[in-house]
Amino acid sequence: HEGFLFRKLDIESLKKSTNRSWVNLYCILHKGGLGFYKDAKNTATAYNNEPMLNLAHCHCDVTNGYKKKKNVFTLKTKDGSEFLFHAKDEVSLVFFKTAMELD
Ligand code: I3P
Repeated sequence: HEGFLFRKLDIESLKKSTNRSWVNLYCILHKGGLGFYKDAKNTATAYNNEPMLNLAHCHCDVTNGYKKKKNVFTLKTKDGSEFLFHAKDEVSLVFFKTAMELD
């Protein structure tokens, strides 16, 4: 499970995040969580050296009322972070959302 998604960090450490721009990232669902990379060729080093995102007990939702873009879903992690992900189409959205919740 891997591919590009646009990502916006919405809530970080229970507060509205200050860096709110969308970033196109190459996302890989590993056994232990979700890794973010600049592109498919640079998967040895994570984007911004971010640690892998722990997806245990995470929740995804497509009915979050975000209307500016299509194919957007939210991810809430158990530590209280919230991300918005924008997929290129519905197939990609379902693919990632399902895989994240299963991880
Ligand atoms: C953000 C950027 C995002 C926008 C976000 C802005 O500004 O324009 O595209 O999200 O709005 O804060 P910057 O690039 O300067 O960080 P949307 O595209 O979803 O509107 P927000 O603060 O309402 O999330």
